[in-house]
Amino acid sequence: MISNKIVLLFFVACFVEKCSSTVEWREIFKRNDSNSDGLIDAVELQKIIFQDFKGFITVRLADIYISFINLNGSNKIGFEQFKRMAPLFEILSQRGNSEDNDKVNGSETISVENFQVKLLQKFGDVFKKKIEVLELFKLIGLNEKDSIGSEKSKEIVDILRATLKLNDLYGVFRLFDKDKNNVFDGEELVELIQKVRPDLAAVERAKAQMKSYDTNGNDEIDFAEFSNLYCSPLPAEQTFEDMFGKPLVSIDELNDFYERLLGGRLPLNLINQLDPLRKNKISYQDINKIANVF
Ligand SMILES: [Ca+2]
Ligand SMILES: [Ca+2]
Ligand SMILES: [Ca+2]
Repeated sequence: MISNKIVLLFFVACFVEKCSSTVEWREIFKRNDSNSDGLIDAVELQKIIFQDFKGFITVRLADIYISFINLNGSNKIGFEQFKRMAPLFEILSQRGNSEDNDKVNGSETISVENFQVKLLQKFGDVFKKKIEVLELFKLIGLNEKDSIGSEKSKEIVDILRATLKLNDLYGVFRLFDKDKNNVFDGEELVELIQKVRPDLAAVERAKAQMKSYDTNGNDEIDFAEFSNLYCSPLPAEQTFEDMFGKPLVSIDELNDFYERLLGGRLPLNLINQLDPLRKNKISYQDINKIANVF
């Protein structure tokens, strides 16, 4: 859903802090390399994400992300490349604070079968097929005949929000990788930053910082390095204010921003969600909220 990506672009513009962690990578890698071939495949990766990082991706997505980290055509990943996936794991572990959470099933219990249908509707960007939802249920230990309470279903929705965020980030990455070679060169990155923040200072800062984000020093930003930009979402609100010079913006101003970045005008349904009472004063929080609602 392209409209949700708008909020990610604020994060990208921030060049926020890198992820940091003290994870025992070697131990996790060895424990999950179940066929001991020294490589992690998509199925093994899905298990790692679920067990060690409390997140979820489908095997199909695991395959895609591996190919975007490897860049050598292989669908299995060695230890050094695996460690580089840390920012992705971090995003998948993140839980938003969703006080006004969506009402997946209120306080009622729901059959797994019905829940599956709802998840398929709400997370259509994550699940391409019904069978992919079953991958998640299998990891959790649910089968189609079970029913689940509201707490469990909320937990699952929270997990999937993080999955969707990473997927949206991947969508942004794909969108601005103009030549589709699965990496950003300096030119593509500057072009993206220029669109988000046309002021010269931001572009200069982006150029200067590109080097520090290019962790393997090959003068390109791959998906793992790009995901680093998003690991610490806090400064995005400040970026929003810097960009517009104020904390509240009008629909027209937002429209200009949207047009510059993605072309076209803000979809009407997005405007309705952002500004249901037509106050014409949109805050960063308003945008963030709709990015979290499905
Ligand atoms: Ca293996
Ligand atoms: Ca490229
Ligand atoms: Ca690089």
